[in-house]
Amino acid sequence: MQFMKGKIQKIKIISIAACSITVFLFFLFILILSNKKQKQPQLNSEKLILGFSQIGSESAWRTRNTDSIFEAAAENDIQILFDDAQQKQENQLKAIRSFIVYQVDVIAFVPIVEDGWDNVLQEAKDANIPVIVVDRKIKANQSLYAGFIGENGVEEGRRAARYLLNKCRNSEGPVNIFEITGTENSSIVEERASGFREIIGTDSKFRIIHSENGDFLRSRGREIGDMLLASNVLENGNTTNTIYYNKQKIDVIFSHNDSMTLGFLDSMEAHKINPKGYGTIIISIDAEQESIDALTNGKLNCVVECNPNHGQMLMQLVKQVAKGESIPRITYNYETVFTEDDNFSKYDPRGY
Ligand code: GYE
Repeated sequence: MQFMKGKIQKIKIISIAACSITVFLFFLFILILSNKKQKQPQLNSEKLILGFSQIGSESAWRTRNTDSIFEAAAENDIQILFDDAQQKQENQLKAIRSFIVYQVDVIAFVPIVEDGWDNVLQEAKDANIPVIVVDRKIKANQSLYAGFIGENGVEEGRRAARYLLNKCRNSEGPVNIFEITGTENSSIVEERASGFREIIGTDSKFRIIHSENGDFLRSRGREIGDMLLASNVLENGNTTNTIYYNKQKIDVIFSHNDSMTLGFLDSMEAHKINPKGYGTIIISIDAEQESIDALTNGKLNCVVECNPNHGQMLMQLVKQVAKGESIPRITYNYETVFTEDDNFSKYDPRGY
């Protein structure tokens, strides 16, 4: 009898515990739900709503790009529904579909890669939501989007090569180039690579001996540097003054963005190699402040600007397409080149 009483007691305690846990979980769920509802930006449907899908925050350049869009939206009283795709295309597709469900007025996105956008753009078109492509280009039917705003990557590649042709005008050659590229299948890598090859192709002394993908990341730039410089340390610990790849002397490092270049410089520093006056010519693209500082400190030879400030121009285009007006197929940003021959005192702060 005593035994049964004990058993019933135990069952009572367990069921009370189970009930309270269920009640607790229920309230927790309500709390999360209400919090989630609160997170959805309370957008005022009177004002223009822009759905913006950004690829991530892989570089100082990218962060500035995002900031310039938020700043310009605030100045133009445009509300933003923002998504950071963490470098994944499937996240961008999901975000654009959520913008369609949300019935935003305009969609703008930075396509991490060139292909795979036709279906979702067709869905936006079917929902009568105009789309603007930002920063990188896509291979899709042009009727599926209103236009593009960003940089002319081909011209950036040409500028890097024109600097090199001038720098090596008196050298017999061969001039061996080691290229560090960014995200595979992205339009910007293909454009910079083709513009660069177009110009160096005018002189046979220039040879690209290898291209290594650094995914636009500083950490990858460092790894590539470590891979190359590891073979530079002689038995007695001294380092030679020349970098080799597969026993071929490297005369030029052409890096597709500053983050990878700065990662490479990190590696040189770690290998106690002072890039100043080092035999290898280093050319980079983006012109973030830390890279310009490296240039003025003699660690780099040339930095081609890629202007991340798309915000103001994008908001003007957003307003136009929201009114049903057409916009130019392509709108390019203004860009320049910084080299070791400049008067550095004339440089303004880069802001990124
Ligand atoms: O050069 C790099 C970023 O798409 C132009 O992406 C942009 C590039 C830029 O990761 O820093």
